[in-house]
Amino acid sequence: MRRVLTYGTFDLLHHGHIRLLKRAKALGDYLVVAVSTDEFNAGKGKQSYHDYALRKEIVESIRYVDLVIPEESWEQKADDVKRYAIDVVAMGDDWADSDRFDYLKEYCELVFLPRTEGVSTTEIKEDLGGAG
Ligand code: C2G
Repeated sequence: MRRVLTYGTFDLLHHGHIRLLKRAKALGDYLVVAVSTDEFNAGKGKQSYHDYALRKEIVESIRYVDLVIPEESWEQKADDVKRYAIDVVAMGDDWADSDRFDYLKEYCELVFLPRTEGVSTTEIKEDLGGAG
């Protein structure tokens, strides 16, 4: 049993999110998704359209996802890896040039997954901005 963990806000779900989760699940047998809480996002200056409870409900209902946990801080990753017996942490490759998560290699594998080009929650919001 290989257990995979990934992180994200997953607001206004789109196919980029779904493909990321499908790729993450394909790295193992059990996928844990840490969904950013509203408080954690506020600390980053980000505000989601759907609150944490709704984003959790939505992500939980995806067939690739086995468990949703809250992402409440930058520092929790090593604890999450130990607590959920994680073998692989998968991040979107927007982080691939950063050494920010290198310390995790002490506890598990670290994999960067390709992002889907041409779609993001921000773009969708901008595209719809003038609609209606
Ligand atoms: N994603 C993707 N393709 C897109 C948009 C998003 O593969 N076109 C991926 C992101 O790389 C991330 C996950 O979907 O792994 C969730 O996206 P966000 O909610 O935007 O994640 P974020 O709040 O930025 O969380 O890589 C880590 C994330 O970037 C951190």
